[in-house]
Amino acid sequence: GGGETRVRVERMFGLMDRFLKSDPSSLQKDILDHVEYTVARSRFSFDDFEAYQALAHSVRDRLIERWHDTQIHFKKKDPKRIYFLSLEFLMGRSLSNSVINLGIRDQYADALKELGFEFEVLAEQEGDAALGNGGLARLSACQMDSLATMDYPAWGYGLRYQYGLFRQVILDGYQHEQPDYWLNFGNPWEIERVHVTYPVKFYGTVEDENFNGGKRKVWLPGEMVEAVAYDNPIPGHGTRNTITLRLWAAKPSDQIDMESYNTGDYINAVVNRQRAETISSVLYPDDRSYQGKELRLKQQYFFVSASLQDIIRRFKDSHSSFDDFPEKVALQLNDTHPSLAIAEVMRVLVDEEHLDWNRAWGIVCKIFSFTTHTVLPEGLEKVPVDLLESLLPRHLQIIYDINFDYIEELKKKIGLDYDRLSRMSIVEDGAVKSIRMANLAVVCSHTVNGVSRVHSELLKTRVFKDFYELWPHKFDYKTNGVTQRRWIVVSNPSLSALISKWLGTEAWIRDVDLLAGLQEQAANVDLHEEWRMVRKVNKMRLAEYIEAMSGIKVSVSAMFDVQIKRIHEYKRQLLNILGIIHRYDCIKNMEKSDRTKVVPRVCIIGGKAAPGYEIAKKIIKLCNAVAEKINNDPDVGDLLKLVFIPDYNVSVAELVIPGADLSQHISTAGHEASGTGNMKFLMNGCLLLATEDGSTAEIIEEIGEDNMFLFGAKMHEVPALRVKGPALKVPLQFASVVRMVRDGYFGFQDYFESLCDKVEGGNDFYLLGYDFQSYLEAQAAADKAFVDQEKWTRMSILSTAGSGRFSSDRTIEEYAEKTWGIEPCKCPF
Ligand code: H2P
Repeated sequence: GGGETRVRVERMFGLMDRFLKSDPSSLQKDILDHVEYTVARSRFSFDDFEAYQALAHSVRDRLIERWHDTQIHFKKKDPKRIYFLSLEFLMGRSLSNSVINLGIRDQYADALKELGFEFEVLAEQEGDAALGNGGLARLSACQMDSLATMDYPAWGYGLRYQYGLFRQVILDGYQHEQPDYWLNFGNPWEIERVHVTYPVKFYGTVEDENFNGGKRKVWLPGEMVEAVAYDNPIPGHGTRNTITLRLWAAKPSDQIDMESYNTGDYINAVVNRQRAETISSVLYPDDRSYQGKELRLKQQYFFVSASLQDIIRRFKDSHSSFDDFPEKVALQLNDTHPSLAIAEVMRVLVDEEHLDWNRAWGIVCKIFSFTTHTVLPEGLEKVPVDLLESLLPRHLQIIYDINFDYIEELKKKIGLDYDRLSRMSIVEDGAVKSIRMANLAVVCSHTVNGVSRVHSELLKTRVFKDFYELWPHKFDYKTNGVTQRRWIVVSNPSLSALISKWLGTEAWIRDVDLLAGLQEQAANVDLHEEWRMVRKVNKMRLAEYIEAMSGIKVSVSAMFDVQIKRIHEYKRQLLNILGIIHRYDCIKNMEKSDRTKVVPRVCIIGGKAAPGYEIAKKIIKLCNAVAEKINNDPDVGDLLKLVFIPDYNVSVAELVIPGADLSQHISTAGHEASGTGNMKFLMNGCLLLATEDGSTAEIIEEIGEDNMFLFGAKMHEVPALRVKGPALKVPLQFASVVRMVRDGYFGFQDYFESLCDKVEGGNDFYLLGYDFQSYLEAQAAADKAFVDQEKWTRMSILSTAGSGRFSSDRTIEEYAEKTWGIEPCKCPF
């Protein structure tokens, strides 16, 4: 038994705190053992990829030790836990991040060198785990890193998609989507937990059953699928704590339907069972609205149901009364995607644990917190009632019951204002009767968080105005943050070393506010020189990548101007491209002698368009068409280059961000909930060219307007400008660049017509025309500053120095204290 085993192991080995040693020769032996026994190649002959696999397994062993210790410690202490429910996690690569957080990167690098391998080269062998679309998903990943590093008792829960976000391939300038079968060569960073499985039910009917002299509801499901856990250990930095990201995969249920096997149609019966696996097969690309997609709803319920069974099982292991549940469990809803969890907790408590409705409701109201990441109405999910009724009939009843009680209460508070009541209802009547998942989340959560201060204002005054007036205390915000471990230490090691040298400590890696210490040195010429050197080396690395990928040679003395993010009209990549066309046109029309005054630029754009988002795809094509023209124009030479980086993902960002001089965050004011890319660039000493949108407003407070290039209409001006519409004055330059596209200057005249229509003739919803003039002025200011290298370097240092507030460590601490009520639980040995 367990107890005896423990005694025996202790007698044999003692209570060693670490079984695995991390000196170079132990590491070498481990790697070779994994080459031989795990990868099953001869230890005398293996290639880079096999070496990477062995290395990864050796790191994984070390992660597992710490992870076990952490889990045992949590179990013993039984603190309140935070469960972070998210349909998306963009983890990227794990190797470098793990060895850095474990503090054994150099040891591994030395060990490998003697074996004839370079750590960096092996690290490049790893593919990205791309189980998410963009900012929301990368934020979850950053927050997991902070939760681990700050010793919080946390679990992440999500779906283990077999296909992550599609690979973007550019052919003739057009985006093509290809499947990302990322598990092809196995995934050493996960641990399959064959024993941790739960049945998940779908479809069927709800019946009344006699119970204790009364009636109760029983759900008789029509389909059963098994959820299997895959655990991804997440190591903290400078701590033994290693937490769990548990992702669920769908497998056919263990329960065999004898009926279909007895009819003789064995093959079809097996094929039908196999269909279960489709639930976790593919991540939905961000398609702005998922309304009415059954598989999407199935995915949501599948991961919610499995996670809650796991959470409740863990709770019941050491507690007998559900009244303690809110003291031990905090459930975080990452956007509306997991909000079925609310109805599911009610169902489990009432139907399975037999609590009465009011007692269950009292518990539900104390455990959920909800964070929304968007201001776009289409981002707020709605589920057609018909669909919910067929897939989850009992949940629909529960949601109706919640809504009934809530509306009755509401009538008492606000009277019979039917317009307002219908706006605030969880159920939307209309052509298609639907459930508003955001309203469900707001009604049932104790806290509704926005992701920046500006976003929170928009939630209170527009998106959730009615709710804010009713429950002002529920509304709060936690400005997003990013982890400096991945975004400086892992991705920019030379800057990291430079910062530590000048601060005289590495403590900023855990205590990022220390970066502010660089402010005092911002004028130091020695620091300037070293700073520029580091930046130049990063630019060279990026230039090599650009050449290898596109064949375009770029000069590192040019300004590297970057915009990387999902392609979306509100993010205004089109404004950037039109600005580039203007720059091109100016150079073309200049006297030759004047060209020497032009500040050379390399414009870099990257990002994926959702497969069904036609306009976004046209923007990509336009970028490539303009690049084709400019890059091959001998009049322009090194003065201007445009590069579209295909297949933008986390590891591409890790390479591009440290090499950027200027980065663009140019959404129409009032549209970007927060933005997190801006924070990554800021930390790396890249200057921002930005609108005062999302979290940028808070960045301004930290580093001052003078250290960045701001432009554009302000948030409060936008609605009035839209009303003016066609009457708005648009600068001549704008009309003339759009005309170039319309007239086929870059080819594909017909194809680009609808794109031009989107920004002209009163259709310019995102105000590209209106903002164009001030955009060009901000660009000119950036050119001017770049020429003054001393000024630029000072601004760059001050950017890094002022980035401390934008660490996810700060965000997580705020959530822990203000929203979740959890405390650190540090593993002692
Ligand atoms: C979204 C928002 C961003 C926000 C991020 C994380 C959905 O990311 O639009 O403004 O910073 O969530 O909260 P993105 O657009 O990058 O996919």
